[in-house]
Amino acid sequence: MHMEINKESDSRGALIVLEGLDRCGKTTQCSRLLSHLEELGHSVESWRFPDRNTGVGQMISSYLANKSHLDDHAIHLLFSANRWEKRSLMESKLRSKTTLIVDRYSFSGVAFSSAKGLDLEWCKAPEKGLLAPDLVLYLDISPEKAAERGGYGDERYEQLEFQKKVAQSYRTLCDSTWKIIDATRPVEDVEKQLKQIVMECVLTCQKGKPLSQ
Ligand code: T5A
Ligand code: NA
Repeated sequence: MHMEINKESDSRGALIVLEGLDRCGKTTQCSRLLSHLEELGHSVESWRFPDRNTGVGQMISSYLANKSHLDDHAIHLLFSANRWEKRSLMESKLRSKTTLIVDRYSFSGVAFSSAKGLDLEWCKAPEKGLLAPDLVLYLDISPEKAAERGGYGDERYEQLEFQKKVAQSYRTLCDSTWKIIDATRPVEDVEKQLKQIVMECVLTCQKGKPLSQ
C-alpha cells in the first residue's frame, strides 16, 4: 500500500516510469516524450536509472561493464541507493511542477535481482519509501526479439537466457495499473500510444493528484 504525502489539490509534475527488457526501446521513447511535452510548453525532464554520474552510479557502471565483481546482494543495494540519493531532488522537482520521464526505476531493481534468484521480498524492501510512480509504462517485447535489435553489447545482463528470467520476474511484478505497450510495433506507433497515456497522467497530476510513496 502506498502512503499519500501531500494534500489533494496541490498541482505538481507527474512521475512517469518506463520499464522493460534491455533493448525494448525505452531510451528512444523517453527522448520522444521529452520533446513532445517540451513542445507543449510543459516543464519536463528526462531521468534514468542507474544514474551513472554519481559515485554510487560509477560503481554500478563498472559492475555492468564487467570491470568489477560484486556480491548480488551488494549490487542490488547499490542500485537502490542510487535511487535514494535522487529521492529528495525528485520530490522537489515534482512539487515544483516538473514532470519526470524516468528510464527504469524500482521495478528494474527488483526484476533483475530476483531473476538471479534473490528472494523477492528481500529485493523489494530497500525500495520502500521511494516515491511511487504515477504511471508505469511497460514496453513489452520477447527476449528473442529484443536480442535481434542492434545486437547486445558487452554489458553484464545482455544475455538471452538471463533476459528470459527477467521477463518472468516482470510478469510477477506487473499489476493492473501498469500500461502494457506492444514494443515490437514501429517506433512512431509506440510513440503515439505513449503520448496519449502520458498526457492523461500529466493532466491528472496537474489537477492535484496526491503524491505518494
Ligand atoms: N538494472 C537497472 C538493474 O539490474 N537494477 C536496477 O535497479 C536498474 C535501474 C542498465 C542495466 O542495469 C539493470 C538493467 C540493465 O540491464 P540501461 O543502461 O538502462 O540499464 O540499459 P538498457 O535499458 O538495456 O538500455 P538499452 O539501450 O539496451 O535499451 P532501451 O533503452 O530499452 O532501448 P533503446 O531505445 O536504446 O533501443 C535499442 C535499439 O532498438 C532500436 C533502437 O534504434 C536501438 O537500436 N529500437 C527499435 N527498433 C525497432 N522498433 C522499435 N519500436 C524500436 N525502438 C527502439
Ligand atoms: Na537504454
